[in-house]
Amino acid sequence: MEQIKVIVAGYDHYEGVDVNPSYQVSRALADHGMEGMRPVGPTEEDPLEGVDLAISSVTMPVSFAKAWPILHEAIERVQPDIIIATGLKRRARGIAMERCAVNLKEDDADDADDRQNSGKQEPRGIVCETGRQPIDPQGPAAYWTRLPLRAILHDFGACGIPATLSSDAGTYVCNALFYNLLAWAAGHTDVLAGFVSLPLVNEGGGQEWGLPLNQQIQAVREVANETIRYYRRPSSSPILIA
Ligand code: PCA
Repeated sequence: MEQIKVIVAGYDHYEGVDVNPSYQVSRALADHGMEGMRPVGPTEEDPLEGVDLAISSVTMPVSFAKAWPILHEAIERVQPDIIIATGLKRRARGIAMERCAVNLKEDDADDADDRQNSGKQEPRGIVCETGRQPIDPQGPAAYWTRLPLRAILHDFGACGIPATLSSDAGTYVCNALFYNLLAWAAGHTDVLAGFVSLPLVNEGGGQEWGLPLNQQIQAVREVANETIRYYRRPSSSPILIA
């Protein structure tokens, strides 16, 4: 049996949000694996056939300084083939598949560390337009993901999961983590890595935006499934960047 190791990463407490879906989704995949998956991909072939699949979750703080070192430590320990990082994008209406991470961060954005140091309770995550600086002054302007985005969006369509492509993971902790992850992946071309932005959890109550948690879990299972398919049979069709 071919062993495939997947890391699904998410964040713990995010100021001003009751349920961070990225935490719940990463835990659900590690605890229940691909439970309930039916093949919906471009062929009838089940990408999980003959695979000994191990999914681990990693929980990161919403901290510029700590999120990447924690994920990096897990990567060194687990030696995964696939890394799917997730985070909450409050303004997203559905799942947003991130194509690229940009070399920019807010230099005055409060994160969990600032709040711990100052005792401040203000919700953050909305950042001002000024005061941006590069994440890596020597690094390229952006890195592209190698997740098979077109195939993933096809599966979302088949499952009725509302989703878009995004070229903007923001300039807060998620984008910085994604940039560091893709910089690492650029030197490890045998590993596929990407970022999925999740909307707020909305179980059908009054709130206008968001998706039920179960649908978000299903979406990240589809991402894993299609990425495993691509990992096992890299295709030259234009499925990487839609
Ligand atoms: N979203 C934040 C950081 C943690 C999270 O879930 C962001 O968009 O950067």
